[in-house]
Amino acid sequence: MSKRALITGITGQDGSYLAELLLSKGYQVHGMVRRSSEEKFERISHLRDRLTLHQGDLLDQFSIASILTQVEPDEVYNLAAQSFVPTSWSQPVLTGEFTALGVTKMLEAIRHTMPKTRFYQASSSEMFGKVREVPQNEHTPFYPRSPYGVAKCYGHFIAVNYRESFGIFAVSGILFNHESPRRGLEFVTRKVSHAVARIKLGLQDKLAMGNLEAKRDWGFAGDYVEAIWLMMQADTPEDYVIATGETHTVQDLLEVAFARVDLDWKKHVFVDSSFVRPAEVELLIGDATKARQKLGGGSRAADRRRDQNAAEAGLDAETKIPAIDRDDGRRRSGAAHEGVGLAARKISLSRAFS
Ligand code: NDP
Ligand code: GDR
Repeated sequence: MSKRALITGITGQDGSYLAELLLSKGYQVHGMVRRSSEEKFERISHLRDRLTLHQGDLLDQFSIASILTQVEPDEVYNLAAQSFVPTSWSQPVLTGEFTALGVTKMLEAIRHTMPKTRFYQASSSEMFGKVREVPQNEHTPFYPRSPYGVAKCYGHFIAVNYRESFGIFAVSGILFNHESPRRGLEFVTRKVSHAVARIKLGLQDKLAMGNLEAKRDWGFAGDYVEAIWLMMQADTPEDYVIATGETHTVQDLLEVAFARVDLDWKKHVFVDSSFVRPAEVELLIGDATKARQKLGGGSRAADRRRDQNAAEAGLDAETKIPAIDRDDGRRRSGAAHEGVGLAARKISLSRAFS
């Protein structure tokens, strides 16, 4: 019989890639989605007839328990969160409720209804914050620098605690930044790729940015969901860092993205203090040795070649400059700015596994 998985946050970047991966492995895939006045299921629209969606919310314990008893999942992937770091300063309480307490609500529902269900918690390199060592691994102490990072530390430790207290198969993936053409437009890679395409098309001239010196270890979301799945198949529940082991500044990203369309970033970019954060995570670079050794790499080399080919294909499309989202900011043909997005992705060609 096929396995059943429940994904919270299925409408997000990672949720959509994970749903694809699990469907390709023959899973029955269920997703928890929030009710809104207008459905925003763009990232999963191509999968819609193969998914079962259930209305629920991380804030609503009963909706979670009811979905669990309906679905009886073998695996729960808890990806839902308020995931944008700047918003965590303007809405710290809500961020804590979703991103921290929401995890306890999920775990309590599992403990009382489906204690054998495996549970994945989407932890984050933001927990390392003001880093205590370089590179960061599973033993590096946390020092979060935003309400989001603090909330993720709570989510991480409550997952560890339910594993140790109640024997729940709870794993926590400490994932470093991972990007894709499906990334939300407010995150730095998509913000840059989107603006570069618009500047190239003459639709805008300037790009306001925050801290250009911050360093990130950027990987590709499609690879990282595979690591998530592998963690959930292990014999014992453990925590893993997933990262490329390379770090680049935001300025590197600007240079690469503008250069791909023969533009000089210095002519278009200016620093706007409103995008500078109250406290910054200056340097992230992950050490994924444990994941490489314990989870294995499988077909990563082939995947890397495939991804590079895809990146080149995207770039070709971008140089032809098809119509992009001129009116409503949504991806439609999208090829132009997705191409630049893929260019940005290419600054980090090494993968979580080699
Ligand atoms: P996104 O912001 O793209 O997606 C977040 C998802 O959470 C959306 O589906 C959103 O639904 C859902 N959600 C938010 N609040 C609630 C709620 N109260 N109830 C139910 N669903 C809710 O994030 P990513 O896909 O990029 O990230 C997935 C997870 O991984 C997040 O937990 C993030 O913090 C974590 N993470 C991400 C990393 C990255 O680089 N991408 C790195 C490390 C960790 P809706 O569509 O309705 O808004
Ligand atoms: P991050 O991602 O905060 O690392 O969190 P983001 O892309 O927002 O920022 C990365 C770095 O770029 C700097 N930066 C800017 N960022 C944005 N968004 N907009 C700007 O104009 C800008 N200028 C400079 C930021 O200061 C930062 O240093 C992401 C999210 O997916 C989290 O949910 C996840 O946990 C972490 O990655 C790992």
